[in-house]
Amino acid sequence: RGGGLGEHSGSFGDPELSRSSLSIWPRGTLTAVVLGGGESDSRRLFPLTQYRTLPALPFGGAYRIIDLLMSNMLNSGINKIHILTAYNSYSLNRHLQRTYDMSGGVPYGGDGYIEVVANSMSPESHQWVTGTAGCVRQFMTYFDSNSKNRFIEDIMILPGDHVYSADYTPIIAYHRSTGADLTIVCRPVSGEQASRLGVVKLDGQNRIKTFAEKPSAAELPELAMSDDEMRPFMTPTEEALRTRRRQQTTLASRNGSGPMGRLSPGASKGGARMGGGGGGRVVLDTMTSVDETEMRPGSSGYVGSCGIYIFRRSVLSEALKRHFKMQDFGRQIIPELIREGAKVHAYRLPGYWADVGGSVGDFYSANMALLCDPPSISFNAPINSPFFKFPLTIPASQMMHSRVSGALVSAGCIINKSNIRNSVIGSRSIIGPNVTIEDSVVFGASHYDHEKPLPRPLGPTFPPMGVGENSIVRSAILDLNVRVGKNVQLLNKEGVYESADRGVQGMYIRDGIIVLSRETVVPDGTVM
Ligand code: ADQ
Repeated sequence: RGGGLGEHSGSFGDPELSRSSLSIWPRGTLTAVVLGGGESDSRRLFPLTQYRTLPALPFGGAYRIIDLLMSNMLNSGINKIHILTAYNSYSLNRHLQRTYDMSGGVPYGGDGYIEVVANSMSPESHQWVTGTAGCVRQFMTYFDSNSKNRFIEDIMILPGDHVYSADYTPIIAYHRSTGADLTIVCRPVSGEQASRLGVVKLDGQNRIKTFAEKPSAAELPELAMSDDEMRPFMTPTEEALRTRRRQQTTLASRNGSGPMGRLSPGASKGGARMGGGGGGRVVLDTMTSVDETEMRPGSSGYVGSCGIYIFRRSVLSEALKRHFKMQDFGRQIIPELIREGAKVHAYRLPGYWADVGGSVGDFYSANMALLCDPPSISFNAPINSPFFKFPLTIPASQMMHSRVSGALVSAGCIINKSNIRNSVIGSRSIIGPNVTIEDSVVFGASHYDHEKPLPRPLGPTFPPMGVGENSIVRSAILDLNVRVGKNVQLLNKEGVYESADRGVQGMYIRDGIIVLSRETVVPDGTVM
């Protein structure tokens, strides 16, 4: 208990802790509510979410998705954290309990805590599964009834299925300085991306005049913003880039060539929503990189919501009571508040951001984006704003006679006489000899074979954990504890886009990516 945080807990009493100044806002007057995963995300990311909710998915070799969010919050000085869970939450609860100090108190500045709040029925809410607003309504009942929460002025709502690294203090400071009832974190997006998000229209002071959730093609033109309207929302670097790209595209269309950029398998088939992988990103400066499609001239005149909200507490509480039948923020509560005249502002989130809750392709692309140069997210953060993770007590990885390039390799792996390229390799992965893994995400293992009794003897139909001799794996996601035998080829030779049951139980193809669900056994000699 408290292991992961305990490792760093000394820094929580350190006034230099945050990436930014904690004095911008009085610590303890804002609480964060993380949407820990509903049923729809889990359906979209099947089979990866068969046994766990999306925020509990391994990410970047050493983390769970929730760790990025937890790190953002803790490093921004947010010390009152609630995680609302609704679906398949066992693994998430277990990870939080083993990684963060759930007893609260000293590590969180004395008055802080982390609490997991399960969706539940109550006298005010007789529904079991609810939408984003519905689950916050249930939470408010619990929250308002506790006197320790009386100093909370604002409630920050954060989806648990996003990957990005951000300092929230300037957002909180902006929200308070504008006196907004609600601040929505937003980004400039292309038309294609806009149709998958909440889209806003702004006035010249970044106040939101219109909000439309996942607008149809017919609704989009109404929401487009001209260059002049967009200007207050763009950084100077972005504006310069937009102008440059416009000139390049004009030239390219004159010469008959299209915009450049290699996309990852997921993205190329429409799987990726944002972020993208491979070479599609443009580097603006050392701190800011964005998806190239985001900046493509002619397609970037929209502002999309990241689904991150800071509500003035009283506004949220009253809106949820007043509109007691409304279950969703994007479709119902937010448009209604704007119609009622509430002061709703947009805050521009800089840097990389990806919602991985749309498809397996989104999740895959976000992993691939970590392998770009520079990476979408650099985990080499300053020591006083670390990325928290479960503290593993396993040794450094052994790589013998192997070629490893463009890869993230976690601890405790044994890679023998093998070739790993452009891949994320999770802890305790046993690979080799003579294995090739390319463009893939390998979650690794929760234990080594020798640590637990095997359910049956090892052999050609029940190989050891990891990837066995002479096997090739390309564009695949291998969930935890999979067993890939000898002479296996996982290549999707027929170029299938979507399929279940590829001759092996637990083997799927989603968005053109081979997915082996947890504990899948691939016998020796399997070719796909
Ligand atoms: P979506 O991501 O499509 O759009 P949705 O999937 O409904 O919204 O929910 C957002 C998050 O809340 C997800 O992580 C989901 O799992 C979680 N969630 C839903 N119901 C829950 C429940 N009962 N308990 C716990 N968690 C729950 C939203 C916004 C858009 C915005 C995009 C940005 O509606 O306006 O543009 O996010 O990605």
